[in-house]
Amino acid sequence: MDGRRSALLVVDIQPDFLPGGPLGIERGDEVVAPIARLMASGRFGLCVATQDWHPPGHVSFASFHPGRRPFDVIELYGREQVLWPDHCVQGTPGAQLLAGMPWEKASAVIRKGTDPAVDSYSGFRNNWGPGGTRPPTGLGGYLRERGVTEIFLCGLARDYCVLWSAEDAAEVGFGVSVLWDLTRPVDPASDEKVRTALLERGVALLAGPGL
Ligand code: VGL
Ligand code: ZN
Repeated sequence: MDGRRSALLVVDIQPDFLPGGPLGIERGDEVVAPIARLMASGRFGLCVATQDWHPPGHVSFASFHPGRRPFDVIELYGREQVLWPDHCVQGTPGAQLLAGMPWEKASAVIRKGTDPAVDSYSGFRNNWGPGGTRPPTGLGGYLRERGVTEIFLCGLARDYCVLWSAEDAAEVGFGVSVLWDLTRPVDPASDEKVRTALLERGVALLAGPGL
C-alpha cells in the first residue's frame, strides 16, 4: 500500500445496503468502522468511492416487472439479471453515502446505475445493455490519470459490486486486491465461487489490515 500510486476504492457504503435497509446485507454494518479508520489512516495515495444511484422504476427493481419478486432472476438483454428490492433511489435517505464516515477523504465519488434501463454493479462499467456493450464510467481513466497502479477494494456487496469492480479493474490492467474481511456478501453461499473468480483474474485476497 505504498505512497501515491495506491487507491482505496470504497464500494457502496449506503444505508439501503446495511441491516434494516431494503437490500440489507447481513453483518454489513461490521465493515463500516474499520473502513472509516482505513480511509482516515492516510495509508493510500488516494481514496475513491462508488454510490449506487438508481432512478425510480429502475429496470433492476422487481417492482418494475409485473408478477416478479425480489431475487427472481430474469433474462435481460440476453444475460441473467437478478431482480432487487427497490434500493438506492436517487435523492432518498437510503441512497446517501453513510453518515459519519470520513467522505471528505474521497477525492471522487462515482455514481452508478443511473441508466434506467441498465444495471451497474461495477464502478468501472455498466452491466451489459441493449447494445451488448458495457459503457465505462470514467473511473478507470480518472485513476490512471492520477497515477494509480494498485487498487484496494472494500465495501458492499462482496458478491456483486465489489466482485464486478475488482474484475473490471484487473481487466484494464490495475494491480487489484480485495480486502476480504472488509466486505460482506448478499449471499454467504457465494463465497467460494467469488474467491475462485477473483483468484482466476489475478486479484489478491487480503485479510484486511489489522485495525
Ligand atoms: C449492489 C445489488 C444491486 C451492490 C447494488 O452494491 O453490490 N447489489 N445493486
Ligand atoms: Zn443497485
